Amino acid sequence: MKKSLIIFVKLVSIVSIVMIVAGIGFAQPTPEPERTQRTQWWREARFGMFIHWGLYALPAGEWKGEKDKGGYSEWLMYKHQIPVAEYEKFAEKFNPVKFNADEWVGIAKRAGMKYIVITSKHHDGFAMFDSKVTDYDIVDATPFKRDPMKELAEACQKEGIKLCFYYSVDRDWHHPEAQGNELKQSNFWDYPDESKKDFDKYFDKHVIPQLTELLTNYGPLGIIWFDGINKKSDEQNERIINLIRKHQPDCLINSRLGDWKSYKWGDYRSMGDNKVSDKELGYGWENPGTLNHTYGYSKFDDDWKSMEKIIRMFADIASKGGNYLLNVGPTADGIIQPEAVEMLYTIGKWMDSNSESIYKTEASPIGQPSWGRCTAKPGKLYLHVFDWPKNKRLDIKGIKNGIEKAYLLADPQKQALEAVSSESGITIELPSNAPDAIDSVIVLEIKVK
Ligand code: H79
Repeated sequence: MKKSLIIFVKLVSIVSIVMIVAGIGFAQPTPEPERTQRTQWWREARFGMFIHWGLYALPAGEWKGEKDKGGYSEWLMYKHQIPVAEYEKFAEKFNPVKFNADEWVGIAKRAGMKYIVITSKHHDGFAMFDSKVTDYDIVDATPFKRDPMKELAEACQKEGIKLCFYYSVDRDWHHPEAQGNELKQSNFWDYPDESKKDFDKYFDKHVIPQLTELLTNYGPLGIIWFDGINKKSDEQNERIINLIRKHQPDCLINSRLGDWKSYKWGDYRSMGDNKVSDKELGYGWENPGTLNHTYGYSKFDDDWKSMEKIIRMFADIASKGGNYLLNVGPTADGIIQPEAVEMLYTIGKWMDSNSESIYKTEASPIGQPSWGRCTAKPGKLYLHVFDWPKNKRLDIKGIKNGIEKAYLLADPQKQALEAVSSESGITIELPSNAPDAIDSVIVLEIKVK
């Protein structure tokens, strides 16, 4: 077993033991070594593309003249309590003729992303795949008639990208039996009588068969990505896990199956939307992040994050042992917005010189230094310098190892930078100018005792 893997297994075991001893509910359905093995590709990948695509891309944040500037466009149906009969009409017009699976996968690949998680069914209940369980799906209900998930599965296979499906279980605003949860985030306008809703029936007749379709019709999947709200019983969660294990034993499950804040279910922990852990957790975690505010496409949301924010956040996440699942919301034509593509290509350009400091790295052994962040591999520290010191001296506190070599990761010659070790740490002499205004990475090779 690789050293990093052994350390991970040990860390996870220690955390579990501490939690159990402390009496904190941390029951995990999967034995640890098995979970660690399964998540290896995912932990090494560090970077994925989230795609929110559905009927909501058509109204794109607007309903009857009301323009939603800052919210989630995929929540349009709920926010305006649009009746099912009216919302269904979007399907008649949904015809994304510009959709090209190779193009989307190419964009993800160019950005340096290793997996794609796409909404096979969001809370609006519309299946973006060919489902025999219902006619409320892209093949049966739209003029498009194609199955984009099939096309993406083929494109991903060709390019070595792992395809993963987001699937909303508890919330389904289209289905009369889907009850939502006590937060009343279910369809109470069309189906007001809670007592008539039979969640178990919806679960047996809709959810399980659709998940089975996803697990059996699209080749190997990387993850089934749930967005749970605690309606399902533990027994139902276990049935989902067993179904996935039966059809695709290597497929990962994120933690939003049931009580997702306690990381009780699943192979790794999904943080809250756009939330980043403030420290390393000792197990895999993921930030589902947006480039602007909305996940689904909105024609009004042009408040894009700066590249400085995005790239530094990426380094921050990696430095705490997390993954970055960065979202795009394609249009109803089937296009990933040019603004988003440009941002992803900017990350790709940074990755061209610096991806070694991201893929297969481990969390920072020196915490969060004042000048930036740090990622690590055995014998190597990657120093992500955000704020280039004016005195051209970079202090790395808390490292007492001998120094082999220090150099800029973006320098193909790997020209050595002067570095001295003292009682308090290591100091590296830097060139006057930062090679990258956002994040310049310095490799520090250290002697391992
Ligand atoms: O798919 C994306 C979101 O639609 C989904 N998770 C990510 C990955 C999500 N599900 N639930 N939530 C997010 C919580 C959402 C709460 C809100 Fe709202 C939606 C806040 C504003 C819009 C509902 C409507 C509650 C307040 C207004």
